[in-house]
Amino acid sequence: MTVQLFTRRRFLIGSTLGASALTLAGCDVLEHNEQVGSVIRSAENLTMRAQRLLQGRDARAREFGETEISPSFRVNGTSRPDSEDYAALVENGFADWRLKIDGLVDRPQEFSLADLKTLPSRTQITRHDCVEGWSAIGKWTGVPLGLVLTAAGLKPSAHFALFHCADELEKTLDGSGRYYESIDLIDAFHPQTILAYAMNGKDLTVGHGAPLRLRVERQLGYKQAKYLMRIELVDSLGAFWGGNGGYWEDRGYEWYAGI
Ligand SMILES: Nc1nc2c(c(=O)[nH]1)N[C@H]1C(S)=C(S)[C@@H](COP(=O)(O)O)O[C@H]1N2
Ligand SMILES: [Mo]
Repeated sequence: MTVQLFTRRRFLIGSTLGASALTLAGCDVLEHNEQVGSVIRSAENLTMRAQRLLQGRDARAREFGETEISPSFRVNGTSRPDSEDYAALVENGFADWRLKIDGLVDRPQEFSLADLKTLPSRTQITRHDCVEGWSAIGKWTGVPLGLVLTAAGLKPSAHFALFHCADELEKTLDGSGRYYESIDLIDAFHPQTILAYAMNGKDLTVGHGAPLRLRVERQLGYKQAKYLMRIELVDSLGAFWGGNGGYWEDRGYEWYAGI
C-alpha cells in the first residue's frame, strides 16, 4: 500500500467538502494517527485486530449485483420510533429533520436531508447479517461518513463516532433504552461506511430507519444504526449510557462485531 505522509492537520486543512475529499484515502491518513493506533493495540479489541491482520484494515465487504438483491428484507428492532417528535418529522416528510455533528470537532455541523443529498454519494449492494441468524442483500445509497466528518474537522482527541438515534427500543423511566451505536475512526473513514438515505433506489422507509441510517459493512446488523439524529465525536465510550458503546453492547454483545 502506498502511504502518504500527511499529518491529520494537513489533511483536514487541505480538503474541502467536495469530490476531492473523497479521493483522499482516510485510512492512509489514519495509519499515522497514534491515538487510533493505541485503540487498535488495546487488548480488549482482539476480534478487530484479528480481522484487520488477516484481511487488511481497509479491506472491503463483498459487494453484489443488482440481481442478487433480496426480494424481501426484514425490518428488525424498532420499526417506528414511538415519539411525538418523530411523528412530526414523518408528517413533514423530514423537511425539519437535521443531522447534528458535534462533540470533539472544530466546526459543528447541521445537515438537512436535502443538504446530504447534494453531497457526493456512494451506492453499494451488500449483505446485512443479523446476529439473530438472518441475512438479506440490499442496495444502499448515501454520503460517505468520512466526508461529513472532514467537513466538521476532527479534533486530535476524537477517537470514536457515537450515533444518537431517535428511538427507544426499551421503554425506561431514565431513557436508558435509547438506541445508540459507536465505531472507531478507522471504520468511520472506511470507503464503504456511509450515511444511507436510500435503500434499493428509494428513500429509506420508516421501518428501515428513515430518514438516515448508518451502514458499516464489515460489522453485524446491530451496528447499522437507524433513525440517526446526531453524531457526536468523543474520546472514549465509558460515559455514555451503559458505557459499552451501544445499546446491544450494553446488553452483552461485542462492541466490534466483525463479520
Ligand atoms: N435505531 C435503531 N437501529 C437499529 C436497530 C434498532 O432497533 N434501532 N436494530 C438493529 C438491528 S439488530 C438490525 S438487524 C438492523 C435491522 O435493520 P432493518 O430493520 O433495516 O432490517 O438495524 C439495527 N439498527
Ligand atoms: Mo440484528
